[in-house]
Amino acid sequence: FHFDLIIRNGTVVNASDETQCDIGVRNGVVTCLGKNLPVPEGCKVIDAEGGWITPGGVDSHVHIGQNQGNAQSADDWTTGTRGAIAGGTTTVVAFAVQVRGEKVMPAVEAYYDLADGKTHCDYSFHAIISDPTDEVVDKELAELVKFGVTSVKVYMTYADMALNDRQMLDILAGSRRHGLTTMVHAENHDIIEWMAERLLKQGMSEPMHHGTSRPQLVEDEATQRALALAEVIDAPMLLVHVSAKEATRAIRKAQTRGLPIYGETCPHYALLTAEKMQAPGFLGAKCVCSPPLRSDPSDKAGIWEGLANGTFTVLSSDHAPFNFFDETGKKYGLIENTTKNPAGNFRAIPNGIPGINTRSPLLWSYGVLEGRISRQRFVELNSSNAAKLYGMYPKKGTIQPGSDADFVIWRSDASRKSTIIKQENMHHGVDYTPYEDMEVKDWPRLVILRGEVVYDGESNQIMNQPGGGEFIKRRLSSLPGPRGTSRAWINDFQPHKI
Ligand code: DUC
Ligand code: ZN
Ligand code: ZN
Ligand code: ZN
Repeated sequence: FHFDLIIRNGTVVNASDETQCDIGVRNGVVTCLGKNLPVPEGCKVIDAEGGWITPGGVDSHVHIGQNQGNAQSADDWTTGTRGAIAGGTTTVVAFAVQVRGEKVMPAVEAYYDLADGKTHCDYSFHAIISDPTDEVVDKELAELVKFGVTSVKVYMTYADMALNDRQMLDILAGSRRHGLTTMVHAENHDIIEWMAERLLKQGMSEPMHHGTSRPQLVEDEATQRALALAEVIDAPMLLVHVSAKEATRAIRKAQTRGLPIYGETCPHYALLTAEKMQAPGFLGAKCVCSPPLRSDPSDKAGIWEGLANGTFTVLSSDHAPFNFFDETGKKYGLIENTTKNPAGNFRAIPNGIPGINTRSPLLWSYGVLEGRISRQRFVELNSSNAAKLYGMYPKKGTIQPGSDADFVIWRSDASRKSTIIKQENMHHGVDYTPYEDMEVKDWPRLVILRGEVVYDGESNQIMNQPGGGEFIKRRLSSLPGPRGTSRAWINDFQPHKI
């Protein structure tokens, strides 16, 4: 019982169940769950005050230090991860981008160098593959796995990144061979380009027409096509940032048939609508993201249904921080005004909205505390499933002996403290939050990373220094792979049999 930290008087909430017990921690790792653990001399004791203790949040889709065209990321690794811990996230997985014509591994190393020694929480990367050459598919995917990067993201839209169907098959086959998970941004590139050109010609260039150019059908078609491609290869695929009910249902259908298909959505699709893009003047640019926010209330209902019924594997923030009051951020859409319209040009607005600082409190409040999902489901969506899918479980994503001592302590139902979300209280580096003035019914009271209190919610203070976070070398997914196979499927792909 050589604990150096004991958390008492709380209820430990895991994805499987919850228990009133103490947590014994030594050297940043949980060593014991039990009643009335003996307190050795010099051991620190934290009183959970009857609250709920959930595993530290895992935000498995964030963009940090990643520029988009001419737009500069408003978060570096220090500010981005500061925002993470202030919202109960203790692990983030961000992106490293392969530039077309270049290799993948040097890109991963360059992004790693941006983060190394500068983070407030633990971190890892997915590699974005924009150029799946034979070299990438045959060699670099294996090198990625060796480095601890066991997932890739591919895009079906954006001129500089979009893959065609054949390239998608190449990546899926390679990922299957090497055991990676493929994340897909599913939107039909040609429809978007065709629509956007016509909108601009007619002078419809305001931020809201970002949404007009990307109707649901754009996401729906690409999602179904991606699912078909995944089925051809029978390879695990996660559809990222699903925004609406049709794509949710397509994923559900594939899952019901037993395909290794996973889904991700984000708080903004569950809580915000397209009206946000119609804010006066150019303000709507703050809520330009892709896929866009949807206007039909049934879409939000469909997203909550998918969150509750298990269609969505993970809830990520898709934190994509571009300042509003900054010519290298959202305002670039005003400056780069090809149509000379004072409302700007939606095509030049960087896509993406901030969310790293608010993801878990929004899900806890609007999900659990408003009765839409159970606490167990919260833990799955917020931590456990991402840890499993991305090869970090049970180090991350659960509270059990051997796990990292990453916890969020919430207040008990009787002592909840509601908070109005305000930019001035955010710790991220970006200059606005799309959730300004929204109320949440509670906020993390304490956030603990590997046994260290890193955020104090009573005073809204960050308690650790940059460099407190560690790189996580990830293993392969522990969620199901191709049907009717075990791990032996890796290296055993026989394309002539399909
Ligand atoms: N895709 C993302 O994953 N994030 C931000 C914008 C986008 O298109
Ligand atoms: Zn190989
Ligand atoms: Zn995307
Ligand atoms: Zn993203």
